[in-house]
Amino acid sequence: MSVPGSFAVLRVLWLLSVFGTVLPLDGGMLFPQESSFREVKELNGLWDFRADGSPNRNEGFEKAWHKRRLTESGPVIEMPVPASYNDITQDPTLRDFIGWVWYDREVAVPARWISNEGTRVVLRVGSAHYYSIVWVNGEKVTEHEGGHLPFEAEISSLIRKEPTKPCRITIAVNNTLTLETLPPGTIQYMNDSSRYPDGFFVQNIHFDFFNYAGIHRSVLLYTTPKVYVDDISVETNFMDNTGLIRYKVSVQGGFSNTLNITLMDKDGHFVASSNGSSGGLRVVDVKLWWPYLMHENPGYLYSMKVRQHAHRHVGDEYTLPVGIRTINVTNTQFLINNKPFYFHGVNKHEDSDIRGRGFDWPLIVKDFNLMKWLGVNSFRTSHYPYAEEILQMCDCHGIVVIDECPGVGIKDIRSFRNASLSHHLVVMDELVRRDKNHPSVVMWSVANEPASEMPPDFEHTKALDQTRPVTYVTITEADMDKGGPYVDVVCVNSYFAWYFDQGRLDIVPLHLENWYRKYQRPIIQSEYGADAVPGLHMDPPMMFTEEYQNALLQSYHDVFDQKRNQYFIGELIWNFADFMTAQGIYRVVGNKKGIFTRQRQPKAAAFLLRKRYWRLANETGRLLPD
Ligand code: GCB
Repeated sequence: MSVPGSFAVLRVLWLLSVFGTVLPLDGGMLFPQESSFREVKELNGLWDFRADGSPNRNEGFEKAWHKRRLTESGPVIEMPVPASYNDITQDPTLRDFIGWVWYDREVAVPARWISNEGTRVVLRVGSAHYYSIVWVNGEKVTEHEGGHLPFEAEISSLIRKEPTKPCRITIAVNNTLTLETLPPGTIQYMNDSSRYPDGFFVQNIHFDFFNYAGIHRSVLLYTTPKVYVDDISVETNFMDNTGLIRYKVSVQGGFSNTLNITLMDKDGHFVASSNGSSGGLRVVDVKLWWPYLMHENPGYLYSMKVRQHAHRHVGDEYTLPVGIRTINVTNTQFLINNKPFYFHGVNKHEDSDIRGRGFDWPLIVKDFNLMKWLGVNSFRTSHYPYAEEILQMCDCHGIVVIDECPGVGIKDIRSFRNASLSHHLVVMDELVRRDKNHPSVVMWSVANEPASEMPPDFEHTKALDQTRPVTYVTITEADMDKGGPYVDVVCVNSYFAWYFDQGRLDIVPLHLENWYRKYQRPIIQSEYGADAVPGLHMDPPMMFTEEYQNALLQSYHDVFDQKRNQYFIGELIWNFADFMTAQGIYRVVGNKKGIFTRQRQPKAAAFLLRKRYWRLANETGRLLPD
């Protein structure tokens, strides 16, 4: 969030890199899928739940709540999974709770999973915020740091120990943010006993969205055979009308005799095949993956079936959807399949009434329908990785994604130390491992508005360079002035005539001019916007009215249109929909910069943007005439 008096916040950019090479494989994170060899069992629904309200938030560990059902160690309430727990009850202490909360439930595991020693059973949590510890029947199976990304543990041997008993899963989740978490935060104890009760503390954060917590995505049990396909990486290219898929497959759990790779088109027809753990597939008369509104048949996906036959074991099969496309960046353009691509899109949040950040299919499908209605061809996963199902939808619909890690609100110099760097690298690694094969993902966003006005620390940037084939670094403005050696695209967030020069729409063009002139890279205006309280009107426009939001967008659009044929490669409105924030004097029950309300009803700006985006699609896309 940009607030008056901290111009630096506004000036700072978040910087991106286009990915190039396939990562080395070291442990996969393939999305669980059913096949003749794999089964999936969803554990969504009502779990037992208790927040640990003890002063040190440690009672759960002291009394080993994971050793028994939660109902046996104290009172519980029903908690839906997936959902944030914050808005589920009428209790403000739970809404604003900081510390450990505990979930548990029992699961009946199919007998064949237990009796068949050749079956590998995995417990997977789609995401939980922020730090999680998982026990099965009282034994710890894994812990994971960080929200927004999946984690899992093999539990085959554990469930075979007591085969006749239901399997008890306990998950403890802690939402505390520290200087080393991503996003960072600080816990501040208020020690003045004349003003605060004993032990009073607050969680400070420097980002502009509610710190929703709990189990946010599906919890699953899934099976694989003992020897299983653990990871697949693909990289695609094409020349004339021949496509090329370079693949790499890793098998774990034993020796794989043969690996057969078969590529099918959308109609299930055979296209190409290959053998072995790495290789290439040639696709004659290739159908490329195109963005929505750039082609009459966007989001074309082939199916790559990977079949492994293990010596004296059941085989395994995993089918990966593959879109064949290339990404390149020149000094002035962003190219998809060698054609200039102009981003006309939105920034989003995973946010809605009651569920908070919890996964919700009706909301997701509604959002896709709204985006397509608007003529959106792209969005940024501000300010953290979104659910995998959303990326799968993007692949199918041809919606281009800027995939952002939770590096938001990195403002304190103490969050620039090695511990934070290492965690940031782990998170980036997990993100890339999860999302590397999605054709819709065209950029990784490393951080949103970090405090890059601080002096550069070359040791850190050097470390990043040496550890990863993909260059994803945040750099300072000082580096930018030297030519920005590390980034391919510059994304600029700015709020002229909103946080600065309030109400002065007339100065927007001049400010934008000054900014854009500075950076000799393709530029995306990655945030711009104004709060509008739905139903508030005033003409001539005044801040917070729907008219002002419209007028502000229009003043930006005029400049975008002048720059579009130069180095200006896209515009992403802040924000798609209103969203919840922490309480504070700058927010009236949340951020109101949405062009839709939080309930997804259009403000006047939605119609303005719709008109513009469809015009842009006709001018910059490759729409065929009707
Ligand atoms: C920003 C932030 C975003 C805020 C937005 C605002 O620069 O990136 O998270 O919500 O401004 O509305 O202040």
